[in-house]
Amino acid sequence: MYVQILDVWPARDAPDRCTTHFDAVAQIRGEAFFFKGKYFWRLTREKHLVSLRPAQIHRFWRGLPANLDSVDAVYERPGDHKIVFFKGVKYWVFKDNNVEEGYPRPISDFGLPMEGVDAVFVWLHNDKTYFFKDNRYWRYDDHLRRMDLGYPKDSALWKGIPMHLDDAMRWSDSASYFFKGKEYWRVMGSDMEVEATYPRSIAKDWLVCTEMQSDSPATEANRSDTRLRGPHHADHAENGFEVCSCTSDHASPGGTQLSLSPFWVLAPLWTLWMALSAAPGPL
Ligand SMILES: [Ca+2]
Repeated sequence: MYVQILDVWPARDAPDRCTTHFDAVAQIRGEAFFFKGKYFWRLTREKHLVSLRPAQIHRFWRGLPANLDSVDAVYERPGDHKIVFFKGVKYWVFKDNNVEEGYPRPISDFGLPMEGVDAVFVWLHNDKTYFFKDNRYWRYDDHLRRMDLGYPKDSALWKGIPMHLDDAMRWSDSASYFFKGKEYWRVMGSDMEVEATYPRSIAKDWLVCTEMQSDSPATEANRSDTRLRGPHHADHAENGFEVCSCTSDHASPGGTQLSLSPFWVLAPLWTLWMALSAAPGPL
């Protein structure tokens, strides 16, 4: 019990999802993952935030170095649906939550220069994998496992998308999303030009934030207007206690249901344990 309490307690270095920019963003198994430092937030297919508190990357994906302090880019590989993590000049391939043998390997396997990558996503339009670094991009064929000829190209060919991206991902609306700083841009279908109404706020549109919002536990406890929805089933074995396997099959239309996560169940126990620890002994 003691270990479980420590696991659900929010770490002091956990970033504020409402004010941070993200190291990487990826669509994995149809869900959205926002990575920052050692943590990530997860949104369901219906774009509902699973937990206000971030989960730890190395607890969810087993096999990454324990001292890995951030990731550069992540994507789900078309074809075999394995998950690929990039950090610096290395990459790791995961089958579900476990790293494959033989990793990390150098990103030169992809035909990329040993400079690292800013962003990677799979374009639904052609099922090709796009890598971005600074003001260049590459197109990779994951089915043939080789870089297409004629790359890199100037990222300005994607009209309206900024250079030095944080990351990009495709989404279930057939659009591609590009993230940088606190903003994101949407490109529909096979277009290579952002829509006119972008950029928009990542925090507001994806991370369930308002302008006055804080991430403090007190604020979360008092909030009643969260958009967290659906039955939340704690799945300790899967994710190290932070993320529940939410579905929105029975989502409340008003979106006023506050999740009963393991944190809120165990936080009083933690408080009790602290009080007992601090109290003088019976003698
Ligand atoms: Ca990045």
